[in-house]
Amino acid sequence: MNMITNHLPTAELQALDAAHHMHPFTDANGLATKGARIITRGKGVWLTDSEGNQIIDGMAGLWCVNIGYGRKSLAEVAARQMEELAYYNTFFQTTHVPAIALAAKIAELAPGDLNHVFFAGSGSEANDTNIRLVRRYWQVKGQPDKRVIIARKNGYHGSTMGGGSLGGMSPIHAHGGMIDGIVHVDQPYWWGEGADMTEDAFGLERAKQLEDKILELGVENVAAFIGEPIQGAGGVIVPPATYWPEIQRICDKYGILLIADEVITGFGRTGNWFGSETFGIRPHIMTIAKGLSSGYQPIGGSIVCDDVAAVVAEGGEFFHGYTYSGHPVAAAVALENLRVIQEEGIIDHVRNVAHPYLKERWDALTDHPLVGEAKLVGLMGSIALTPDKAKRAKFASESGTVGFKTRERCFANNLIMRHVGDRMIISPPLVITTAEIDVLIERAKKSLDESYAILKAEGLMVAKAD
Ligand code: PXG
Repeated sequence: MNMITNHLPTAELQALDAAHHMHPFTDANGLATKGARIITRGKGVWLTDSEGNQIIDGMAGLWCVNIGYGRKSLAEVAARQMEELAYYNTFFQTTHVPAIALAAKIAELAPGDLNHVFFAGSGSEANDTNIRLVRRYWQVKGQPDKRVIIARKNGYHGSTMGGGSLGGMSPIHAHGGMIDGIVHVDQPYWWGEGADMTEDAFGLERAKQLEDKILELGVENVAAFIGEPIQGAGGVIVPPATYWPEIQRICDKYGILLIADEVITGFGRTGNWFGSETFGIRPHIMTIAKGLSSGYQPIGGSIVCDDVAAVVAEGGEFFHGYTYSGHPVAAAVALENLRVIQEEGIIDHVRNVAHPYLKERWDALTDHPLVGEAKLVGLMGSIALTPDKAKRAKFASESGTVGFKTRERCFANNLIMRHVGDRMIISPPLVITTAEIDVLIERAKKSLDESYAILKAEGLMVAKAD
């Protein structure tokens, strides 16, 4: 067997990595100088690195390992499926049992009339599917000009050309451009952008931008709106309570399609199966990936409502699909993952145990001199670092300077807590226990204390001038 060993010394592995491996979203030269951290094992919420450190994974990998690492039953299902039928496609009027069973299971779990699944290999691919699906929908309905998709600044929908264009992150647009027919409105980020408005008024104001944009473009040109129930990669931005109901009202009023990107918020993260349930959103299409398989296999998809599926079917062949759409091993593993979530009552654990326990401790972090607001929905949380809480001030230093320094302290203390700009974010495996939450909070506090001392010493606790 060709086993990949963990036995080379760390420095040698790092040199090989730097020589041959191009990392996503990484400054290659910076990493080559420093050397990547090498993760070798995972169990539950714990990771081990090549130096033997025991790290608590406050991010569930990349927001995906919902059931925790090291689940034997998923490995067994994968092995069995590989022996039985390692691959077959779902093109040309063929199918297989894992894809059928997974589609049926997702349809059962998804709310309302979201009863159809188009499989992809990732969230980015699924969002590319969505762009083509919504444009095709309006074409078949005889309105081919309805092709513009409205999305949000600082939203994240992947990094393929389609996903990257839907996302509202200018550094991504700067590397390779954007596809046409996508426009962005402002995000519902009250802490950072709400100025003197109340949260509720600000939520309505930001939702109104969608209505204004539809009217500006002409409803006859608008296909859909896409948004994450909670922006994840943008910094765990939890919208004001008024935001989603108003977005829903506007989509209903103008009859445009609503796409909820549930790649992070799906499969228990917010304390329900889907974030749309938590926020009362009734989407026509949901994007899914990540927690669908808890990251054990790469798989994503679009959950599509009856009407959109029927109209697209009416149009005859839809010229779209991926070699690995509904891959049997990925589908079988995802199905086992959903069984584990359901039978172990993991979503009840989030709602009744982990969320309330963490919420009390997470909110208490606002007692720390560096921490402004704390947000936690289910097990998706963020804290805003600030030099002046009362003013919700930003730091004078370039955005991300303070966040990065704080993340470095977290890493040094064997806690994976990420930063987005000067917000710190967490999204731990949903199976985290109360004892493990204590460890997470203890390490977070220690890291904040150390970071605060460094910031004071370096003269960085300074607010940006208004
Ligand atoms: N939609 C959302 C809401 C996501 O969070 C994607 C789509 C794309 O999924 P794939 O499987 O193509 O990566 C994502 C992915 C980060 C980070 O830095 C977030 C994601 C991916 C990589 C990094 O927080 N989210």
